Amino acid sequence: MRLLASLTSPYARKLRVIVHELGLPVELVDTAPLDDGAELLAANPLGKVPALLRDGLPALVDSPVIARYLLSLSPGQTLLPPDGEAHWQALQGEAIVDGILDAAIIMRFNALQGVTSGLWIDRQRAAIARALAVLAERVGETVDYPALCTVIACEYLDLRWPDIAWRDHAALADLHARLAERPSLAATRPPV
Ligand SMILES: N[C@@H](CCC(=O)N[C@@H](CS)C(=O)NCC(=O)O)C(=O)O
Repeated sequence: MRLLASLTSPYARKLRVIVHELGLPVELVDTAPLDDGAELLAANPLGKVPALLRDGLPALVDSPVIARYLLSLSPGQTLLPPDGEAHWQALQGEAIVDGILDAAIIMRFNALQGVTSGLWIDRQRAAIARALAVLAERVGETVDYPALCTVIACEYLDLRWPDIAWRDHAALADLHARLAERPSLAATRPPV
């Protein structure tokens, strides 16, 4: 399998962490989405990374979908509870993380066009602030997929929006201190 992804994409990093944790045979193909390369557009009409190319099967796109697929390849995995309310709560954790990433990326593309304030930017910042508070409440002892996603979101904020003070939430700061040097996170950290 080949994963089309940029090294800075936090959505792709969620998948690269799964690949590392589970030892899956997935090759990373460094792909800048804004280049609109033919291989990416053939895999994903939306022109976004990540996209997973599978031998003899259609490509998969959208990180939650790809994550489910990768986890399904390792039936004994313990990153995501297989069923029950714990399963839905784990997916909810991922969705809240993805919402933070979506808001941070909206802000980034606006900033690249010179738009750094206004109602829409305020909404993104407010959503991130509320979502960080919720993630802080959800931190537990278990090292699972939502916990890893949470660390990825916090580090993406450090990369793009270092003024967003997620460390003010002691639970997030503690989680990060506990997990930051985990091999799957250390191996997938974006280059600076
Ligand atoms: N919902 C998608 C979001 C993917 C996404 O927005 N990727 C960004 C890079 S981090 C991208 O490719 N942006 C290019 C574009 O929007 O054209 C997922 O979870 O995979």
